[in-house]
This record gives sequence, structure tokens and C-alpha cells, in this order.
Amino acid sequence: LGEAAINKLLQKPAFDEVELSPKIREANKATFGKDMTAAELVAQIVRDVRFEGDKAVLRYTKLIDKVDCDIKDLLVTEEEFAAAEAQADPQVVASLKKAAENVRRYHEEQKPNSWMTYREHGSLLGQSLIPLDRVGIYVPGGTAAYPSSVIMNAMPAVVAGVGEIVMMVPPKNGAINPYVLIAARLAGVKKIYKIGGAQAIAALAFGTESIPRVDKITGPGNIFVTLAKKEVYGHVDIDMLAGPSEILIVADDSADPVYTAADMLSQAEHDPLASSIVITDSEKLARQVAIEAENQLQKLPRQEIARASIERNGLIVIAENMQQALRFANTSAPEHLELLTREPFQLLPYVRHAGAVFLGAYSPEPLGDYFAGPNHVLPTGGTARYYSVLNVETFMKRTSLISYTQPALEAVSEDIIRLAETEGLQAHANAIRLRRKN
Ligand code: HSO
Ligand code: ZN
Repeated sequence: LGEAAINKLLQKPAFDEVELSPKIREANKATFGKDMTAAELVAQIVRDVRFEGDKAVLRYTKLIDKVDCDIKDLLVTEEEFAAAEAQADPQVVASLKKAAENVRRYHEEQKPNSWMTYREHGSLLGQSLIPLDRVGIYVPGGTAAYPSSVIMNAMPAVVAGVGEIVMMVPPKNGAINPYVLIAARLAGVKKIYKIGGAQAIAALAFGTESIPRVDKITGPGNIFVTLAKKEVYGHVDIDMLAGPSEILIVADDSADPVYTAADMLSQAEHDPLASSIVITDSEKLARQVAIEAENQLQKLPRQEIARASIERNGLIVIAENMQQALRFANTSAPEHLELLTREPFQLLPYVRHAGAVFLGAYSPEPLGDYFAGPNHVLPTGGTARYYSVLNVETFMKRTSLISYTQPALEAVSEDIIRLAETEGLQAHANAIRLRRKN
């Protein structure tokens, strides 16, 4: 294929609405009396929760999660935390603790500072960084209930100094994965509701009689959650619209085909829609990786998911040289970029677009997924062109500070008055002129 054709293959839509399965469409039709797209269904749920509050939350929780209870029973209790701790494997808890500490330490270093600077005539300019009052974190249920993602979402908010973190997790048979609860505790989350889907996002965005309204919602979710975040954006802030996970591996002939294939599959097992791409200037490596991937695939417990992903979005591209390989990588703007090359740091200056870069043979993606410290909530679908990894500042906002003395203002007054009058704003000009001494 030519470069243009390969570029086209590498570009993914940032966010596409999926088709609902016939089964879900039928169920929706029975409930709402009309055929709806996923976006229409989500808009309806968001509207209902916004205007009916708790009542609508309970109705959808019963309908979708098959949990029929009081709103106060959806708040996780001390007893539920204790039960989670009692049934947890202490070794897993110890590993979670180490991971949480690494994530805390990395994010402490990342914390941006407020600053002030002196200018002429004793004037001062500055910027203060203020944490958000309250944020909501969504944690998916089902097989994607990842304790690691709880830490990754909550820790930057805690380090930022957010006043209150409210977590939403869909109940599975009325309960929540114990490690999700333990991870939440480790990270410092105190309020957790067993509510999922679009109804959880709407409750966070607008608040209900019993659920507090938040200022920002972060965390990944399924198509309903993502559409709901899009729907409430503007009433609250959101982190990003997350799509399926991706890895792009740039490898030269020094790369180990066994590692390369393993790293492709570690992404593929997430989701049938996940994408795993290798770009190499070595035809030999390309062929070895293809064979090795099949070997490893056959032994995976999640073979079905991984195989579907590889068949759909798995790609091994042979580039003419490493310069071209890097160009392809930047076009794709992958969530995770691995540089499995002899001198990865020599390529780093050419990396323009990637959520996270993993350098060298001993920095595989799962190291970052779980443990090293940097965040694993990363921009997907090519949005690394303009989005950053989730970070402490995601949970803060910047406010400008201005303080002039009389002489400082006097010194610039003519310029300001001239500009105000040019815009025809006499009151603006007056506010300056009246403060002049000469
Ligand atoms: N690779 C995922 C994160 C994750 N992996 C959680 C395992 N658990 C998206 O960055
Ligand atoms: Zn992962």
C-alpha cells in the first residue's frame, strides 16, 4: 500500500455512535413505545433524571440493572466496605496499595502551582490554581470493572485537592466488585452509589434530591455512558469521550517478536473494538510477530475477544524506514505508543501525537496500566492530537490575579482610554480616567 492508503487505515474516528443490537432495540421499543437510536434513548434518560430526580434514577436502575430498592440503598454503606475487605485477597490489596502510592507520588510531582510576578511600579500579576469543589467519577461494571481505573481517576482529583469525589458504579446483581470498593477507599473516595449508565451521568450532572450535583465528570464507560457525557457537557465539564483502547508499536529489527506480539494482545483482550498496530521497517520482524501473535492468542482465556479485535483492527505495517514509521504513528495519534527500538530516545523528539509513550523493551504497556505511576486514562481515537492524559490539572481551574498601584495604572492609562474609546465604551474609559492624578 502507498503512504496515503496506509494513513487512511491508521486514522480512526474519534467517536462514532454504534448501532444498537436488535435485542436492545426491541426492549426499548417495548418500554418507550418507539424505535430509538442510542443517542435518542440517552437523551430521554438524561431528561427524565434531570426533571424527575431520584424517581427516574430508581426507575432506570430497576429497568436496566434489575435492582429494585430505595434510593438510600444505592449508597454504598460502611458494612459493604467492610464486607469487601473481608473477602479480598490480602496480596491483591497489598499490590493495589503499592500501585496507588506510585500513582499518588507521580501526580504529586505533576501538581501545578499558583504563581505571582512583580511588574513595573509595584504591580502584581498572577494565576491561582483552584481545585474543583466536587467531581463525579464513573466506573464501568461488568468485565470492565477495573480497580486500577478507580485509582487512576480518583488519585489526581485527591492530589488536586477536590473537596468531594462521588463515584458511580453500576450494580451487578445488586453488588459491586470488592476490589473496586477497596481501590476507591485507598484513593480517598468516600461516597459511592450503585448506579450505572446514562442515569448515573445525568444524576451527577444535574443532581437529584439525594445525589449531589458535581462540577466535572470523568471516567470511561460504554456507549450509553459516553453519549450521556456528551449530552450533559456544558452543564458540567467532562474529561473526554473515550473510545476503545489502542496500542501502536513502532519496532525495528532489534525488537523481540515474542514481546511485540504479547503487547499487541494485551490491548486486544480489552475489547473486540480495541486496536493493536505494529509498524516496523523490518519485514522479518513483521512476519515473526504475525506467527507469534497467533501462537499466544490460542492460549488466552479471553481469546474470543482478543481474536475479534485482532481480526478487525489488528495491523502490521511495513514502513520503508523509521522516519516513515514515526510519521504513521503521528497520523494515528495512538492512545499508547511503544517504541521497541534499539535507541528509543532517539525517536522521541519525532513523537508529536500519543497519549503515553513507552520507551524500550522493558516498558510494556501493562506497566503503565497498573503500576508505574503515570495515568492510564488517555486520549483515544486520534484525539491525542489535542487532548492530554488525565492529570491533576484536569481537576483544577486557573483564575487570573491582577493588582496595580496608582502609579502603575497612571502609567498605562492613556493606552487603555484610547482602546476603550475606540471600542465606543466610555464607561470603561471613565473607570480609568477618574483614577488619574495628573
Ligand atoms: N489499557 C487500559 C487500562 C487498563 N488496562 C486497565 C488494564 N486495566 C486503557 O488505557
Ligand atoms: Zn490495559
